[in-house]
Amino acid sequence: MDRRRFLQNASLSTLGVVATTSVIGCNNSTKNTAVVVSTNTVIKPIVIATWRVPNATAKAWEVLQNGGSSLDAVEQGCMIEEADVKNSSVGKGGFPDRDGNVTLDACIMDKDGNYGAVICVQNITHVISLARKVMEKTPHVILAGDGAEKFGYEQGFKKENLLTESSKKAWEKWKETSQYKPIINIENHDTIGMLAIDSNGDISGACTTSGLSYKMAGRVGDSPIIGSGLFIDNEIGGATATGMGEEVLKTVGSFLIVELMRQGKTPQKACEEAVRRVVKKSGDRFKDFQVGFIAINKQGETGAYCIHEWFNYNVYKQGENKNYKSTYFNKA
Ligand code: SD4
Repeated sequence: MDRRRFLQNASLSTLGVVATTSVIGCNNSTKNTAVVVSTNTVIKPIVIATWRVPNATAKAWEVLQNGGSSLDAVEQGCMIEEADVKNSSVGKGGFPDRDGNVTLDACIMDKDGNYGAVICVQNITHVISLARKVMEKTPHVILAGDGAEKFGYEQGFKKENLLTESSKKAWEKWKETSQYKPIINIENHDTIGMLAIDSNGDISGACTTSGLSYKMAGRVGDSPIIGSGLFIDNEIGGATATGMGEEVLKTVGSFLIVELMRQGKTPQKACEEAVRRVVKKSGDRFKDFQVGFIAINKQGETGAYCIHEWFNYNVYKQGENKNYKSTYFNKA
């Protein structure tokens, strides 16, 4: 609804909106009326991110407003959540695995289709920047565990203990039952996936997480895996995911969404189709897990959809930083 209102209100004079129209046809046989359609309405710059992360989208917006690239914007936006010890699903302060180790996953993708990722990294807070270094400074696309950390220290990253007192306490409490049952929207729900379009119209994306709390040691989810947690095609758009990574991985959800947009679907319809695919493949199990997607297309239209109610996302566009509640599949 908010988006519709926005589109209705969008005007050529509004900062950041470029629109052109062109005549695509004439109906000579009737009234000789030109059919005019909007062919190139681009909303830019724009940032969209999973969950309620106004500080992160504000940072990304600031970068874009200063003429920065979408790549710089998504990196710096994600860094805000990585540094926030109150966010227990990302960066420092993230909940640990069942052995008490905080292990982080992240990936980043630029306008040229370049991609970098790190998985299972301990002791480095800004894994999104480390993923960018992998992309820009190595011949590889993914570095894991000790190798990723070693590379990080060589690049000047600081060694830090990521387990805060409060995450340690939560883990100790969890150990009393040791029951591994991620709860929909309650724990594990602040992984940040961010997509941005800069003033050149170029799209980049980033995703960073501590993964599912109390996961098995070595477990990796969708977030750092190209096509699953994140995918960008600068000709088409981008998508990113949150929720139960195992299920996103099985459907390569973000890639699927970009491909659906390539076939002409709006970001909203593409997210809906991807969620339906996850649900269908899972049989009845979807009742027990959450998956949410957000997407953006080259025109700066956005979409979001999830399985269960209460997934939300932030969009910063036209100088306004707003949180929206996603529509959802499971109305039962
Ligand atoms: C994972 N998708 O590791 C991540 C978790 C997540 O919000 O998104 N939490 O599976």
